Amino acid sequence: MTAERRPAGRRAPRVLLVDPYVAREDPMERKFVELYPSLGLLTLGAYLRHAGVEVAMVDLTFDRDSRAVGQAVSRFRPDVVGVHTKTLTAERACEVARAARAAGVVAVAGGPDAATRPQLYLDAGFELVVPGEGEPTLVDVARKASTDSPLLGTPGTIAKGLTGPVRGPPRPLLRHLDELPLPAWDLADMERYLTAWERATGERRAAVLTSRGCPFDCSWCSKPTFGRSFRQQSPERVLEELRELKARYRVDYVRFCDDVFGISRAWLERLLRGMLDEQLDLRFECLARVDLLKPDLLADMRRAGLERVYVGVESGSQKMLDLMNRGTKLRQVERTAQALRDAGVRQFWFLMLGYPGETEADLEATFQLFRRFSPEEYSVSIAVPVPGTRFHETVKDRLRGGATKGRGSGGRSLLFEAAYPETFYRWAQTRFGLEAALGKARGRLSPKVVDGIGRAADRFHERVATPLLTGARRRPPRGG
Ligand code: B12
Ligand code: SF4
Repeated sequence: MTAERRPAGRRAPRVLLVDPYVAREDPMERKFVELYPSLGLLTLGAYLRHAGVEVAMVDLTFDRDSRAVGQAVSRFRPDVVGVHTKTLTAERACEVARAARAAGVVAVAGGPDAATRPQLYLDAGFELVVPGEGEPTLVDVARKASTDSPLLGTPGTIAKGLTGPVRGPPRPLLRHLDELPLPAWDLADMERYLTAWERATGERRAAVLTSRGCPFDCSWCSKPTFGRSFRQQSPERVLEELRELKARYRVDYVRFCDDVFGISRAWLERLLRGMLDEQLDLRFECLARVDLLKPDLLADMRRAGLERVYVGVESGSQKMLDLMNRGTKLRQVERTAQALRDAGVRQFWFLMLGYPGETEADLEATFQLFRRFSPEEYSVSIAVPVPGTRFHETVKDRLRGGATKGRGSGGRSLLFEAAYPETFYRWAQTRFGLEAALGKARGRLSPKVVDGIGRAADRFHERVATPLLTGARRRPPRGG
């Protein structure tokens, strides 16, 4: 944490930002989660400073508990403790609020989970929830808190009123993202993150965000903060951030964290040209949609340093893609998977099982697609009905215990009554795992052996696993 004592008589408001995410408590951490300091908090920190607010941050990512928060509160004596929330960290966030309240400090929650379930946070002791973009609202709240002005009704906030939640008027979204200062990287222990990356991969990796929001409308996607709005920084502003990361932290690999990277082709072309012209010599990865990744564009991205693309393939069945309102076509998936392979770009596929309406045949189509393209990396999750999504609406009368933990399940548990029992989906996940292992074994083992194991696994799936796991308890799949 970075903080200094408040000089007597000084009236600048003070905000302590807290990321309550503790990596060792994340069930997904060892397998998939890559660690970067929260870009939301670093941007809030930079914006607050710019507005004359003093800022410190406690990031619990590498900690075991939240003791550091109490210590920071007594040292820094903030007017506001601002906590970032995710479903996974709800309990710890509420613990921080209780500690803040006990110390007489205003606790404010922001981030995706508080935006979706504000009442939970208000009941737990947060004075305010900021359900959307946080920058101007937190400046406003910090100024009011430092002068003991009333907080109720502050634009962009929700408070606990006497008879129910009180919403302040909505605050318009920032219009020009270029006006945001560079993230306040110094608030986090960047060196610790970078060294961890360097040890694991040989690269100093950092996260960069070039846009806010996503204009698409997949029915299971939770977008509580920015909704369907979409704003981008200019390519020039992104280049400035990349240059700074290189110069200050010797970063050589960047993860673009946008919901969807490169939604505008013209924008992406300008950025790639800039990266090449400036010889930034960075490698990068991003999350993209199969309908946007055109093969000719991919060649330019590769030249500019693209190493890996995360693609939401989700299903090998067009019917399922349509039910999910994905807006993608199977032929686009196939074309992109082939183009990525031809370009030598690693592909990480996201696949989803159990979405309402999915039959064994749909699931088999997904498996066959996976077998055909054998992506280097993948994640197969059981569909998670995140509160606030249309998917959650669809299944809300058949949620099972644990559903409120949402994404905390890591997509390994069935959180609603789906077409088949959880064991069937668990087996399907195992089957993908086996297929991936076989894919990797190709080239090392004789093709005859690999194909033999594959056929044996298929037989086991058809004759043993499927009848056993779906048979007696099978019921007609429920529609989406
Ligand atoms: C990039 C990203 C990642 C990156 C993290 C990069 C980073 N460190 O910043 C990686 C891949 C590492 C990651 C990991 C995880 N992620 Co993630 N991730 C995202 C993604 C795509 C963008 C986040 C982002 O940077 N947004 C941009 C910043 C500017 O916005 P922001 O963080 O929301 O902050 C703004 C507001 O929310 C608000 N705000 C935020 N905090 C606070 C606090 C206060 C006090 C105030 C006033 C305001 C405020 O103001 C900020 C600025 O306007 C989002 C989807 C999305 N679009 O939000 C998912 C998302 C946030 N991730 C999600 C999840 C579940 C995870 C994991 C838990 C996955 C897992 N383990 O299973 C981990 C947790 C890791 C962690 N450290 O917390 C979920 C959270 C859902 C939920 N309800 O909890 C999301 C919403 C995806 C989804 N649709 O399901 N993630
Ligand atoms: S899943 Fe991706 S493309 Fe679909 S709405 Fe969400 S962010 Fe946008």
